[in-house]
Amino acid sequence: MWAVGDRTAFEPPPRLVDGAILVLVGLEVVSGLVSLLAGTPDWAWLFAAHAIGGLSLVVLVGWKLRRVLPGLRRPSSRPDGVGVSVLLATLAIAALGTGIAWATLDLVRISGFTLLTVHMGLGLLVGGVLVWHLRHRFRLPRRRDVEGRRTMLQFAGTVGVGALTWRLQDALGGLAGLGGGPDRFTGSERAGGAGNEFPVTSWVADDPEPVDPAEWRLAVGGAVREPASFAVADLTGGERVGFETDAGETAVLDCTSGWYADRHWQGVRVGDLLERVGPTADGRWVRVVSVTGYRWSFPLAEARDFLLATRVGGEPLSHGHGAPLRLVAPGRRGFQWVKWIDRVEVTRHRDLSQWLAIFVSGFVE
Ligand SMILES: Nc1nc2c(c(=O)[nH]1)N[C@H]1C(S)=C(S)[C@@H](COP(=O)(O)O)O[C@H]1N2
Ligand SMILES: [Mo]
Repeated sequence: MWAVGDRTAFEPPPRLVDGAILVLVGLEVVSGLVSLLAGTPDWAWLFAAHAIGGLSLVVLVGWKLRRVLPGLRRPSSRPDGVGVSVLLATLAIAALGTGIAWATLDLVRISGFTLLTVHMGLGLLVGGVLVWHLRHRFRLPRRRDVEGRRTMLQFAGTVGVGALTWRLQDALGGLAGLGGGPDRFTGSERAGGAGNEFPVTSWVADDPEPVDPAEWRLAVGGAVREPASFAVADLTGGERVGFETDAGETAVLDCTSGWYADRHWQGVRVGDLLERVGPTADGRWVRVVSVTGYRWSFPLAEARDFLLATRVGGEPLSHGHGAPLRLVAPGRRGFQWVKWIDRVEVTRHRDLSQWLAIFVSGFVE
């Protein structure tokens, strides 16, 4: 009564399972990538959807493996491209496993990389290998595979199991004494103690020599009336240069590799600095550039509220954390909090070269 052929009543026809896996993997890759840019709680739904999608994939991939694994044991029935299929299955299990482990365990690192970073790498590989697999194995679902209301219920049930598991996951992790899940809606876990004690992280390769404060100057220019440059003393020594130098606020630095640090930051408000140089009417963006070439750009109105920090948690910023000056961009993800800043420029457009610069800075001069 509960079985349809060799399937249970809960299980959609094979071609629909395959089609759903394809669609969900696509959605997981896209939602995972977009989440790297999501830093405010109004994006919490995206992280939830990514988790529920992943847990639904566990069910779908389980059905698929139950269907195809017996065939793999019979050499005569091994079809074309079976190597790719096996690779894909292995990567998919690893991607789902690391995702679930990340959401259940404490901050785990594997040779320096967080489990979350490993999960991202595996997820991207799954996306790529899946496209390759489709070249051998793609079959469109047929009209007769779609059994109307029944199919709808089967898929609703699958996503329902995913959603329920997601809700229970924290509780289950806690019960099993596994340390519980992430502390923040982004999936990040609290890291470090006070002041400068939190992980020093580069997006890819930045690892400059300590900046010599005697030589260093901050250049502020671009679409401004009066370009100016400032020494460390100008940015730390009271108000004699015409702006407050110990403006402060508490903000969360949330790295996409899966940790965050909640700190009080002090320094110069970007808006105060811009007031000194006078952006021209066509200036719409602010580009913040590191001595390494690493950079990010922000809409002018948003950037005015950012801080160019010289201190963290009451301590002078350490070299690793970007001394003498690092950006504090509340609501933005960690990779946009540029360290070792030596240029702030007002521009007319968003700086698209930033997408290249953050990957290659540190490799090229
Ligand atoms: N110049 C520069 N700034 C950078 C980075 C970098 O690689 N180069 N890494 C970013 C990333 S990915 C994060 S999470 C934060 C980490 O800051 P921290 O090292 O002080 O923890 O700095 C950001 N600022
Ligand atoms: Mo990061």
